[in-house]
Amino acid sequence: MSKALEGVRILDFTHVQSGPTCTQLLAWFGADVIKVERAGEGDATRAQLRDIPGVDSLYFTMLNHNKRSITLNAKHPAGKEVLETLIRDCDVLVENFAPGALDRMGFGWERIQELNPRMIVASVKGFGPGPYEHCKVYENVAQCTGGAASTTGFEDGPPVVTGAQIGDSGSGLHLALGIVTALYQRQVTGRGQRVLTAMQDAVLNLCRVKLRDQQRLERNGVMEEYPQYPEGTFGDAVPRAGNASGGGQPGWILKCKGWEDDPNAYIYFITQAAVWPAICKVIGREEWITDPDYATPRARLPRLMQVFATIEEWTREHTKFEVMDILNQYDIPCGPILSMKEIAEEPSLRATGTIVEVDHPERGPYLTVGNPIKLSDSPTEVRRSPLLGEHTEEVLGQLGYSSEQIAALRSVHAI
Ligand code: CAO
Repeated sequence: MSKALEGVRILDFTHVQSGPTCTQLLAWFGADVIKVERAGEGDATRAQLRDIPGVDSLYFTMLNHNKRSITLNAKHPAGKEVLETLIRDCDVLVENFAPGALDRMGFGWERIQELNPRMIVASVKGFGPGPYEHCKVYENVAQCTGGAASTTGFEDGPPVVTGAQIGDSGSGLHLALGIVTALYQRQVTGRGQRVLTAMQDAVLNLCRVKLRDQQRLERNGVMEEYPQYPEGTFGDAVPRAGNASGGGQPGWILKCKGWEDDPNAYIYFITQAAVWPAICKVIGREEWITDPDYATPRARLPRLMQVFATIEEWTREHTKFEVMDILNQYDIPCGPILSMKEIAEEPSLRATGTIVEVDHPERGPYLTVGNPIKLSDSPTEVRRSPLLGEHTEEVLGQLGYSSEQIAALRSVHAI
């Protein structure tokens, strides 16, 4: 076996971002992912945010590597027959249609079970069962309903969504784990099962620490590591915490040399308790090592913002990379704010395959994010995304359709 999921065949009914993220990961691990799209249009993202007229967008290409594409009209009787053949042949069906769309197509869970009792049916939906289960959902709706937006941003500003696609790509990651787990259980039970990831649940899972804080707030009325402490006031819900650390080691974003002109000349600085003496020495405040107002984490809590302001007087004298180099000599945790340009050009990320250059027949070379999960026995080779319907003949041929049958399906617009 050269790839971890070799031999697993995925019927990929996903579109936009959440579902495609999941099936791309499975393809990178070696599954045969057959993406089913409507003839003529395909996944809507092929045409969204295009940077080159008439060419599949980066939005699409960067979410659909290593897949095969077939066109199929799942609402045409002849197309439904092809779909039935595919369902019998595949191990997993992954979909992220609006709620009820698969049932309206005539392929609800019971029907799929009749066709293939071993099939795993994996879905992303916006919400789980409950009052909102019928709603269509996009990324930022999930960020807002999963607790991310109300806890992101600064106290005196509105809720803020994050650039990290925790609703879409976050749900795709959760779903991929569910699918692999269901495949593992099938080895024992011989049965398929349904796998559901609700985007609200996925975001909330990633906001777990904020539900922790909600309960701490309800018990104690304050949270001492939040910037609202000690002068500000706390309400009855977890407030936005600016750039405060979500953990037990206080941190903040500090200006570095050049911040006046460069929007990313900043560093995240963590005042980890274990290296407090080293921090004091580096910033020239050795007296803080023994000063009872600063010597312990508890003593520092009421004056954290003043501590960070003092550290910033030092960071402003150095570039973010100089600060990183100096602090790491003393094991002081920190992270420069890297722009996308800096990340794209970072040689070490190219060397590990985290940033990959891919060639595409219509757009030429482009950069993408490779597989962030590295398996030593199942290395990932990132192959370009398929053109719309590029593999229709190939896949139908493998399913036993003759070229005459394929031509007949094409003539009635079933594929
Ligand atoms: N053949 C025939 N019909 C097809 C087809 C095919 N190959 N592929 C899709 N369709 C049909 C569907 O059956 C559906 O038809 P009905 O409305 O008659 O049931 C129709 O195309 C539209 O599907 P949709 O409702 O899923 O698409 P939309 O663009 O209206 O909504 C989205 C998009 C993302 C809001 C919705 O799919 C959704 O809420 N998905 C679940 C949550 C999710 O994954 N959101 C994240 C998306 S990434 O930001």
